[in-house]
Order: sequence, then structure tokens, then C-alpha cells
Amino acid sequence: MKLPLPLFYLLFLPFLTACNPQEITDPEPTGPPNIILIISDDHAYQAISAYGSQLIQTPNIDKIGAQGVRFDRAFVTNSICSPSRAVILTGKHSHINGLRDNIEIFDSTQQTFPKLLRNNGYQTAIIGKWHLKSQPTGFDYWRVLPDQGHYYTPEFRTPEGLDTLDGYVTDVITDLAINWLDSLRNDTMPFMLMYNHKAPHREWLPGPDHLGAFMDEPLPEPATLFDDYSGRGRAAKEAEMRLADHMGLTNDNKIHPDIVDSLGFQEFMGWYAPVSLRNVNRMNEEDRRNWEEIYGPINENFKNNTPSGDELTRWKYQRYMQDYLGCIQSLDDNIGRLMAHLEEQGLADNTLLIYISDQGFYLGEHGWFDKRFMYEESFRTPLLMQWPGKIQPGTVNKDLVQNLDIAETILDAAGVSIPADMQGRSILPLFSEEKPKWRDALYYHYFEYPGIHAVKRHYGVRTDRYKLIHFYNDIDEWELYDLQEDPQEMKNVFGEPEYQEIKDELMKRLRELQAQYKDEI
Ligand code: SGN
Ligand code: CA
Repeated sequence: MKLPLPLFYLLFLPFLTACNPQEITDPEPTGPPNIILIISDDHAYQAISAYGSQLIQTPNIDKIGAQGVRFDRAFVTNSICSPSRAVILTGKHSHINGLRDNIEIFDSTQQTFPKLLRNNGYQTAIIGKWHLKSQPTGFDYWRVLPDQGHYYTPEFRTPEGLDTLDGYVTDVITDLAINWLDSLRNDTMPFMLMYNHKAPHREWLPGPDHLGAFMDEPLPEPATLFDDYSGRGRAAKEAEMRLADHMGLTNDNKIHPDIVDSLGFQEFMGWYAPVSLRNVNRMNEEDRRNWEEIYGPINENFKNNTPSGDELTRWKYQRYMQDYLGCIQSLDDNIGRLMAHLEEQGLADNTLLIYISDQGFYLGEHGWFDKRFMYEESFRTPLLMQWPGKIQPGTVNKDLVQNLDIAETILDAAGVSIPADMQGRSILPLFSEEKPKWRDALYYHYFEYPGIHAVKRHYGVRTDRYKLIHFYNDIDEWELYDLQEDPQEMKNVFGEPEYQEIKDELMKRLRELQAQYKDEI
């Protein structure tokens, strides 16, 4: 009989280690590791100090990389929330797992890594953002936000119905996670916990501890804040995610609708009408008072010294960053709180801890907020991991890895075999002395169009140096970027004769990847 690996560990490892005198004195943890997967929402690598952020210090997230590995070339397959989460759960591209955009419903009868872990002796839990509409499956315990959830007084979907809790969502999710670790799980089994945050998703509402943070000094602007897209095609020009034109003064920048109206501003009415200050209205009295103390003067200033033109864009950028970074500060604090708890409980040594965002985000680069494009800021995602004794502290990895690899990596760490129909690869062999031959190119495909932010459908390939993108549907345009010569992707060189050979190679590689991943275009 072939025992599942975790069961093998549990039954025989005590005997094996007892036979080896060296191991008796060795305090190294034995048995399958615990796994904690932290997925944040829209956290740009540009807002993590381990990635050289000029905007914020994130000591706790940094610590994961310092104690383990920081991936500098981690990407997603489809830069949007629900699809990225479905890719992480299944290890399959969107066109295979069936969830291509935020509108479709996840088929939760399909194979996922939590189900495979559960069948192999793990206890599994998910707390926080889910965003897959259907009921979570494969979890012994679940408390998930309905849809996007709320920053204040958050509601949670549970097997028993909807629960509403007091407080700020990032604190509450952490409290629930710690409570599950301490009191609810079965501590005779290894566990896998998905600890998923809402922060720092739009409309960027910081918690009570960080409401006024980041307001003392102007924050540095990105070099491409006033990009006019002249070096690119229609897709960039027609996207509706510019701070100048599409960011809401009310919901996003937190100016009272009466002031916005009285000054004669027209809010952008895109796919959805802006929902004014909806989360502010969910604050308890004390939080609301503190909020008014900070945001009241911001409103007054805006009324009395109303900026216009480029100055308004600059003002919006500052407002945007103050709130976005405030959300991240609570995220980092709470991750630190969870990590300290793992240490105190003696769990840190035998836990693989992974930090990833569902995708990257624009922090004013190209004049944008939001994500979706295959351009670097949204295609890339932060990824850091620690696993004491298995991953050398301070490792920096530059291989092309993807959210597609997370399920396979977790199964590999747990000693559970990786199903052949998963499309990514375990990244653990990258830490072994004999590094395997790794992939030389990544495949990407974005589908949510027509839709909010009007980012056209596109697919593409990225190698170490180049990126080829095809925008299709109501457009047929190709873009090619030389990331070495043009890291900010300001100039499409698709039509340039000196790139002909590279273009042909990339075209061939793209078709090969589409065949490999079974994406029929
Ligand atoms: C909301 C946001 C959008 C965002 C989508 C998807 N608008 O609709 O800006 O792109 O979610 O985000 S909001 O004003 O309602 O917040 S995702 O992270 O779930 O993909
Ligand atoms: Ca997201």
C-alpha cells in the first residue's frame, strides 16, 4: 500500500529520526510543514521596502524575504482579482479553470490544492477575501468576505450564514486567523491556512491607526505620471484608469459629494457610477470622529484652494497614495502580529509562509491606477517566502515564476504529488544545489472587456528581455517592448525593422505557449 506522504511522515518519522543519533539532538522540525498563504489585494511591489520602495517601509513583509526568499520576477497570468485567485487555487490558466474575469462564478467542484491537501492529512482554512462567488470548498473552516467586502464593520460569509464584526477589516481578519490557530484547529494535524486580505483594494480606506499617516511630506511622483501614450497604441490611450480623468474625487479621494458638486466637478460615470464614501458610513462613532478630524481639513483645503489641470492630477496622486499606503501600513503591522504569534507558539520553524498579491497595481505610473494590463507594474506581483531550514535566508531569485506555480509549490512542500493536469511548476527545486532547467518565457491572457476600466482583451509572451502583446476583440494591434532599453515600456517597437528577427522568435514562442497551455485563440 502506498501511504500519502504526510501520513508516512506522521507514522514513520519518529522511528527514522530515533535511529540517527545526530537527529535526536537536532531540534529541526520533522513531519510535513504547516503552510500559510497570505494573499493581499492589489499590493504593488512598488509599495514594499524589500523591493526598494521610495514610498513606504514594510518591515514585516520585508522580513519574510530576509528570512527566506524574495522573487524579483514573479508575475500573474491574468492581472485581475477573481481570476488570479482561481489560478492560485487550481494551478491552471483562466481558460482551463473556467474563471476568466471578475463576473464569472468559480466552479468549486473542480480540483484545487486545498482539496488535495485535505485528502492527504491536512487541516485547511480560509479567512478573508475569497471573491469567487461560489461557496468555498476544500476547507475545514471558512470565514470569507462577501464579494469585495468592507473596510469597516466587515461582514463574513460562514457556513452558518452572514456574520458582521466590529472593527477594521485587516485587524479583524488577523484576529480570526489567530483565533483559528489557537483555539479552533486540530493541533495533531498539519495545517494550511489561507490568510487573505482585502487591503489595499480601492477605495483605499486606511485603518484607525494610520488615518493621518503619509500626510506630512509630499510623496515622490513616478516619472511617467504625465505619460501621453504617444509611444503606444489605442489600448493604453482608451483605458479608463487615469488619475486625471477617471479617479473619483468623492469615493476615491474622499471629498464630500456636496463640495464636489458645488465646485462644478463632473465625476466620471464609467461602467459603474462611483459609490460615494460608502465605507466611511460604516465606521463606529469613535472611528468616524477620528476620521473627520483628519479628512475634515482636507475637504476644507480642497474647497478653498481647488487645484486644476496638472495640479489637480498631482493633488489626486498625493491623496491616492496617502490612503493606499495607510492601508498597507496596517497590512504590514498585522502580518507582523501574525508572524510574532507563530514564533511565540513555536510554529514558525515548521511553517512555509508565502506572501503574494493577487496582482500588481499602478501607483500613478503612466498616469494610472488599477491593473489588468500586461505592462510590468500590473503583470508583476510581489512574492516572498520563508521556510526555515529549507530556504536559505536572504535569497533573491530572478527566475520567471508565476501565480500559476503556487499550488504546485505548496503540494510539493507538503509531499503531495502534483497532478499532471496542473499547468505550473513547483518552484522549490530552484533552491536545490542542482537547479533545474527553468522556463524561458511566460504566457499571459486578460479577458475582462468590455468592462470597468476599459482595458482591451490581450494576450502575450514575456521573456527575460522582451515582451510581445496582442490586443484583440474590437482592436487588432501588436506591441513589442525591449525591457532592457525601455524598462518603462514607453515605446512600442513592433514596427521597427531592427526588431524583425526578435519579433519572429517571440511570435513563434507565443504560439508554442498557446499550444502548451491549450489556449485556443
Ligand atoms: C471594483 C473597483 C475597480 C476594480 C474592480 C476589480 N471599483 O469594481 O476599480 O478594478 O473592483 O478589482 S470600486 O470603486 O468599486 O472599488 S479586483 O481587485 O477585485 O479585481
Ligand atoms: Ca485585486
